[in-house]
Amino acid sequence: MAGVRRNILTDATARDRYIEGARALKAEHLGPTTAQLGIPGPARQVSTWDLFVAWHHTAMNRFTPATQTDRNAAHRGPVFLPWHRFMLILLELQFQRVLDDDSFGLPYWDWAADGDRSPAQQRRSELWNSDTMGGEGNPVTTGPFAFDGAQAGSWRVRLDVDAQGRLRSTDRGLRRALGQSVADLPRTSDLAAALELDEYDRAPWSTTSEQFRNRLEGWRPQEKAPGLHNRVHVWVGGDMLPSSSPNDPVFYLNHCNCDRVWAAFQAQRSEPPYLPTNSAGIALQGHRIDDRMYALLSRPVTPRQMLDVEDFYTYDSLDVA
Ligand SMILES: [Cu+2]
Repeated sequence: MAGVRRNILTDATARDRYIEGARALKAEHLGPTTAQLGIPGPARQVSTWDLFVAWHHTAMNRFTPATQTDRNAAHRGPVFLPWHRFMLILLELQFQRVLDDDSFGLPYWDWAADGDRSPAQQRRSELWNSDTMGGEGNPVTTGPFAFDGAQAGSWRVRLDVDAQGRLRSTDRGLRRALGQSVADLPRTSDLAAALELDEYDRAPWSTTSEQFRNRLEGWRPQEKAPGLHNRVHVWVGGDMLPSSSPNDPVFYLNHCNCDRVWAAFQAQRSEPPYLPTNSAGIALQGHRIDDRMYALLSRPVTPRQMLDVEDFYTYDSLDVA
């Protein structure tokens, strides 16, 4: 049964199930050890939740072929949206398994609705209440992902990156600094402008492209950067900044909303559904429609396989702007 993805601020059941599932996946250790993932230090088992942290970090540090620009295997190029769609589907399947509910859908955070309010109100959004994501701090001390070192139930960050950007073992609380690096979230008018663009992506297929993917990722327009997706990461701050950003459960709420925006774009502009095609040069390897995307926890899929995913999930609303 396909899951339905709902707004976390208007659906208490989706909210509570997301929290319950996240905590269960964080507590589950079935997979490889840190040593098997190439992480230095004493070997220890990595939780299911943290495997996704490692996968995201690895993808972000993978550049193939070496000749291409700053595109990596999951960002700064066309594959940004289908790669994260693939990641969310795999995570959603894990939630369905631990919750024993194959109708579970990841919730989304409609951040532009908060972005239309004043900066002070944005920081007081219900999202940061103790019954939802909890607040900010170093570490976060309220809500379901709070840290209290002595408590067994504390949410612990176990993988993060060092000053050189390498994945390492750690044991600490989650960090957030709401509105510190940028004062405000994206607005619905920013989303509406992105949805008016004609094409999915365009040459040079990078952070300088002037079409939908790059606008939603948040590199353009330059005067508004960081925009949309990037701006949400920067606004939340703390653990949402580096390549280990899936440490914060807010990561998936942001990406689920980005995916919803893409679904809305797809619904209004169907042809061509994705660019570039297979005739693009080797420098676009990993980003062309039938290239295999970088996988770590499963067999790889292609962007084309991520274009029609209604068998996996639907959104309660595509009314995004
Ligand atoms: Cu990412």
